[in-house]
Amino acid sequence: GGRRSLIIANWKLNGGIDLMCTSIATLVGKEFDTDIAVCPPYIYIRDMLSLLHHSEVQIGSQNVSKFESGAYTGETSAEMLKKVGCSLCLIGHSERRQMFRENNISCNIKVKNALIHGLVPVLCIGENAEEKEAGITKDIIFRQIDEGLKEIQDYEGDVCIAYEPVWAIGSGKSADPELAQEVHQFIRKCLKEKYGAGFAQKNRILYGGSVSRKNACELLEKPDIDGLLVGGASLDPEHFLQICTQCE
Ligand code: G2H
Repeated sequence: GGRRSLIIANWKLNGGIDLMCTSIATLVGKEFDTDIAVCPPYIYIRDMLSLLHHSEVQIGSQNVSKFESGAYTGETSAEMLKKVGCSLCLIGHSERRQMFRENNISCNIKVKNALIHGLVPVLCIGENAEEKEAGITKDIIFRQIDEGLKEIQDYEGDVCIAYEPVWAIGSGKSADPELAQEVHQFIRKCLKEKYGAGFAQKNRILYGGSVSRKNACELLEKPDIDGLLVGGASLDPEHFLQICTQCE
């Protein structure tokens, strides 16, 4: 589809100064055929940006506040993230939906906030094991897109969707590439019906859930899989680098 792939490392609540330094040393100075981004915990974002200075590697956050500013202890706004140099932010990761009461409505506010401030929102969606069992994967996904991206036609900027089947996250059991492709194709169809062919063509749909160097290429070969969201494997910088470079 002419879309440049995007591979994102999601460290979650892991890593420290060591991982930051080794990751930078591993990624800086390399040439990539894909866009690469790292989402470390907030506390490392500024240091990573300054250590990366002229590198093409982008930095993103793992979350963003739904508020702009004010008395919201513990929050970080889209504007702050953009001003320090972040390119993107993850929104509605399943861990946040499960443990921090994130839902489609809060995700929608965050997506719009990101767009207003020029960050690319990476809206994470996906069914859990029960929903898969019940055969309602497509209904769940349709709803997550419909509600999560509500009214975004009023905003400018790219968006990104990350399909992460909850049953595949951190399980070592990634979705079968064929099955992932089928869902990605469905997601693209939803985007097309709602926001038009141009929107569906240009915006990227990433796969996440137990991505490793063993399955990365096979996933990326699929026509509607435009990139990867990598958790566990990104905590080993060499492993992440292999995922970023081996499929060229
Ligand atoms: C899914 C993924 C990264 P992992 O959460 O977002 O993590 O690769 O460890 O399954």
